Amino acid sequence: MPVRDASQIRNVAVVGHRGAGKTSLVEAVLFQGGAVNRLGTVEQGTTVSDWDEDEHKRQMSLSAAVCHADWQERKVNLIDTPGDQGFQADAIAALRVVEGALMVVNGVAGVEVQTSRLWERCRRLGLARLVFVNMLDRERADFFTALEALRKQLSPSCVAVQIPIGREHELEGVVDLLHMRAYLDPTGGREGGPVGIPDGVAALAAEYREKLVEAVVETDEAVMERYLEGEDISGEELTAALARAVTAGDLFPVACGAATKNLGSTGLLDLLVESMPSPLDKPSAVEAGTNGAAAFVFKTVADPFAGRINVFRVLSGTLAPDSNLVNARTRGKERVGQLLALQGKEHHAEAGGFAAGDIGAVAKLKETGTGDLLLAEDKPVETAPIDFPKPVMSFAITPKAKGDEEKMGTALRRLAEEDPTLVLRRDVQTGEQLLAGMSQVHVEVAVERVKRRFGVDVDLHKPRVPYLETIRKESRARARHKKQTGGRGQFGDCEIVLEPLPGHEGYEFLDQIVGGVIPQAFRPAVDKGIQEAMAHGELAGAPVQGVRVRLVDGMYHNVDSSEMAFKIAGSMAFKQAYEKADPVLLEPITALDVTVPDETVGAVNGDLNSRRGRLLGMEPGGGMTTIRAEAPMAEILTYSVSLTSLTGGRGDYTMSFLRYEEVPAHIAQKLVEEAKKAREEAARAS
Ligand SMILES: Nc1nc2c(ncn2[C@@H]2O[C@H](COP(=O)(O)OP(=O)(O)OP(=O)(O)O)[C@@H](O)[C@H]2O)c(=O)[nH]1
Ligand SMILES: [Mg+2]
Repeated sequence: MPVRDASQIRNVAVVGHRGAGKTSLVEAVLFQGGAVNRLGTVEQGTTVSDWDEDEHKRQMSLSAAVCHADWQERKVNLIDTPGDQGFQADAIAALRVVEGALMVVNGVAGVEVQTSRLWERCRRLGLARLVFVNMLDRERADFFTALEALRKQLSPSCVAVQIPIGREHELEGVVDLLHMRAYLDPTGGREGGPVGIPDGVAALAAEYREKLVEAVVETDEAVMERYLEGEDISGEELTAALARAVTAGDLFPVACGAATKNLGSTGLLDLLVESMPSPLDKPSAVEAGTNGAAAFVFKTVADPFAGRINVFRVLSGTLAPDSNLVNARTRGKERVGQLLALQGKEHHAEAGGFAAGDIGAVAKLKETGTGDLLLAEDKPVETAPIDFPKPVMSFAITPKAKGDEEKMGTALRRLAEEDPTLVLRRDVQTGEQLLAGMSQVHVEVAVERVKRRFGVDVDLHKPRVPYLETIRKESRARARHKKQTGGRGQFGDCEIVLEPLPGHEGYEFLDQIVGGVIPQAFRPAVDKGIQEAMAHGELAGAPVQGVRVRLVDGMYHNVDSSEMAFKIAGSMAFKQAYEKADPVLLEPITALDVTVPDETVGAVNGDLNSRRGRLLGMEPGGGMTTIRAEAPMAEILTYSVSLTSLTGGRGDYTMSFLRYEEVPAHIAQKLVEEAKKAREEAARAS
């Protein structure tokens, strides 16, 4: 493909709720656009964008796939993203590098949880948006009901640019209201050229054409005036005005069809190139102030053949093959050889390179990863980081075979480099490796990859709740560390007061020593000793926070005092004072959005109640109710299993961290006992 000028490029992230048909729709568009020769299916694992083995196994997208099609002399870059909440990192990254989003909606279910969430994200990013109501061939699918839901729940500026001909298994085609022509069901073959609008839908088409024209002219005063004077608005004028309105975010065209039949792909391709903004029409979501070439890496893929691939969007200049770049974060030099155009897992060398606005990839960089900026010259450039969500679930993870610890660590670190929502850390209390992710499935997929790609078999243990400890009242203690053994002894003595900090948060150390009873040089050692003691609270070994320490008194010895002695004294004083300060366990509380079929609301609420959940509100709509609640993280670690059984698999939920709260006494007691047992066992083992 020749190097594309930015005006010829359309960058579109394909987003939507899990299973809405994004991957199937991208496949249809690539097939119709001639980028591939057959229409692959998700079931057979033959689509361009779901190419990973794990995706085949689970029949869902797990990571973003970059593809492109040529249509009307334009290059349409499509980023197919996963709908599943656990794999949102890639959807979030993709939305940062495009001008527009294609929101795919399930024609049976209508607006779902992720539909609304992603819509809101697109709105905040100021992205142009198209909607495709998919699966209209399915039983109970209805375009007009879905359209109403879109207008009510997303925006009243959603306007139909296509309507279906027939419905459910009698779906016959779609009418393109912009050009007033029709496409008939190609049932999986290539869609043929347009045909005239069949008589049966002529009246309906006229009605919706009228609505479309009215919506478009309303966004353009000049066109509006002529329209009101009864002048004819030409198709070209209408299309141009629609494109301006879409770019400005004033209108959201709604197209429709059935991806797996390849029905609706021509109209959609036309719409993508005719109404979506090019990189020139919108200030890009990622800004840069450099004259030389600059590219923003939004994804790192471990390619089975080419090794590590960085996928980038060119921000400015033309990125040419065989060039030297600088990583803006590390300041390290990166040597670029070939530049690659991606079609799912396939890639081919792009000899002309990539112009500003285009999306491409490069293999074998040394130290570049997601979120990095590559520059032709070493000039400082500011880019906001991609705002990835924080992981909400931690599992302890151990290798099945003894001695594989290091291999496992390396493998997990590699995965975490690819996916910023996978976080690896070591538990300070137990020394265990913890792997945190967005959902159970998210972490399980990581484990499968560790096995397949790196040959390390690992065990995933029960998810961990990150408890904390804090104090509820003021207390005072004095401790002395004194040892006299042969030569120089050890001496440190200090008195401290503990006070609870508001909100159970933070740590403060106030030096209130008067008269030099502890010399200046030793006071930080007291602080250090206290902080070390706070890393493992005496209740359950959890970190302590929300404490102010006042160092009020002490003593020292001219010869025997040392930093070490004061550190130990500080730690001893803290432990004594802590016991008297009414310590308590804190647990993380999460916000839950649970969407379930109306008839299961009672059962789901009852279940939430038994999990110490607090109901905050309910929003019914379209047969599904969204329940907003708060619940302790400890109670919902395995919630997905219950929700699936309570709702016959139709329920869905998302959760995010909210705040810490005191653990109720009867539960805390159990936790403290368990922690004690674990410590005793650990002591016996070592
Ligand atoms: N009948 C019918 N089935 C469809 C249509 N589009 C997709 N499907 C099926 O719906 C299921 C989900 O389709 P996908 O394309 O994987 O959906 P997705 O939005 O990519 O899913 P995630 O990537 O997991 O979010 C698959 O079994 C598809 O074959 C359609 O238009 N009609
Ligand atoms: Mg998919």
